[in-house]
Amino acid sequence: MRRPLVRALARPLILAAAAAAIPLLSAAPAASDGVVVGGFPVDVAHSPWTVALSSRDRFGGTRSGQFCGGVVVGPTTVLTAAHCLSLDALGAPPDQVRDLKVIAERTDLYTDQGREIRVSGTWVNPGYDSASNAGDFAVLTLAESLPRTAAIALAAEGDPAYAPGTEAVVYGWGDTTGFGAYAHSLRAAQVHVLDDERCERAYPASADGTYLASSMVCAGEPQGGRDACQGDSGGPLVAQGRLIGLVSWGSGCGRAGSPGVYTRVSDVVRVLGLRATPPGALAAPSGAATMP
Ligand code: 4AZ
Repeated sequence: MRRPLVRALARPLILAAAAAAIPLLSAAPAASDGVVVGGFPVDVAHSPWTVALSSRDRFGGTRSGQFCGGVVVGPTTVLTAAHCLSLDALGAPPDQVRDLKVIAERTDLYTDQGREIRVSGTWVNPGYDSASNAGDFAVLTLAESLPRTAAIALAAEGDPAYAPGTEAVVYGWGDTTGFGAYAHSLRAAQVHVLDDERCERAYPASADGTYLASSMVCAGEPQGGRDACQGDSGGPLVAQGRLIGLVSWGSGCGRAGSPGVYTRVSDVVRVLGLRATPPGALAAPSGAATMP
């Protein structure tokens, strides 16, 4: 069963708030359909390209209004998932969400650390197909600049970071249990890039979506466990210092045989005509991704 993140978010926020107040409530959820294990806490200073998308109007203020992840690819440019900006997710077109913001440099959503920057423009990939989940990306323009050093390099087509077996790390503030227990502090999980045949077998045309190698990349662990989950959507999957994916979809979270599916960043680069790190080049530490 696919449980699109934002659709599922409003209700679990109440659970998350309750769990935060009474920590015992979050222990051993009996009905969990997948468990993100192997994740570990990280400081956003070590992944400054990881940002939170926020609307307190739509999602409440407890966790700084966070509802999706995003990735800084230029001083005023953030990539996220198209489905994060859908009517279904926001309940309104994105330009009518007045308090839509990007939160940078904040590890813990319960604090006021870092910066909240207004989103001055949104562009949703017109090629996004909510049936297959192909083309699940959108571009946010920020009203103020972030430091160039916050941007991550993009992996273009042919980049060795896409090779099956490559170690990758996914970052987010999403559900850590598959049960609506949203993290308040940033976490990361290490997964491996999987080969397209395996992903196609895991996700033939179904109600959840269809794995399409041209626009998606999938990652996980054979035994399940480590994975992205609801609330992580739009956030980064990084390999060899470059961005290879945006959290997009999957069946449940951390289930063996149901890897996480990510928007393939080389396809984003192609559609947007972005400059990316050439295949085989050393990872630029920062600032290598540039919008036209
Ligand atoms: C979602 O619906 C979602 N386990 C995100 C990631 C995954 C599944 C679902 C991957 O936002």
